Amino acid sequence: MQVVKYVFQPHGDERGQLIALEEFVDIPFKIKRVYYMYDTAQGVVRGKHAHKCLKQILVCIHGSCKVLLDDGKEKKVVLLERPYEGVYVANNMWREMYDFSSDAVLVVFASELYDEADYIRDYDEFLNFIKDIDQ
Ligand code: T46
Repeated sequence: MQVVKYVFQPHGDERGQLIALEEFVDIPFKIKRVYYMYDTAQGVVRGKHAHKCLKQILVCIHGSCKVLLDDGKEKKVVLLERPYEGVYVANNMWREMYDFSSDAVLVVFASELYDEADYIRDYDEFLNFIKDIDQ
């Protein structure tokens, strides 16, 4: 499994840093939704699901967290700890976010609007779903 990490180019000057993210330039899809999570309680594991269609880029703009990516065959863990780094989470990919620092702010750029029907929340169902696609 290939993990696609993005390193965004800051527009830095003596005042500090600024990062601009544009759809189809920095983010490889049309951005239909942006959401973020913060004040995440210690020890919490978020996610634990896959998406049938949704593609996303996760950026921990403050603090740090880990993202587990699982394509059903292989698992990889990505540490997000820089505001200029992002990780691409494709559809048909199980994801879990954990080890949030108390100051973590995780921003997500999403290719689709919120749709509960796009979620696969059961791991066995996920494995069956991707098995059907592979055939
Ligand atoms: C994902 C990972 C990375 C909404 O009403 N609209 C939204 O756009 C989202 C994302 C969530 N919600 C509601 C649904 C739940 O009542 O917010 C609540 C928490 O959502 P959820 O438990 O799905 O959050 P996570 O952190 O487990 O997962 C989220 C995204 O839902 C998911 O698509 O890939 O972050």
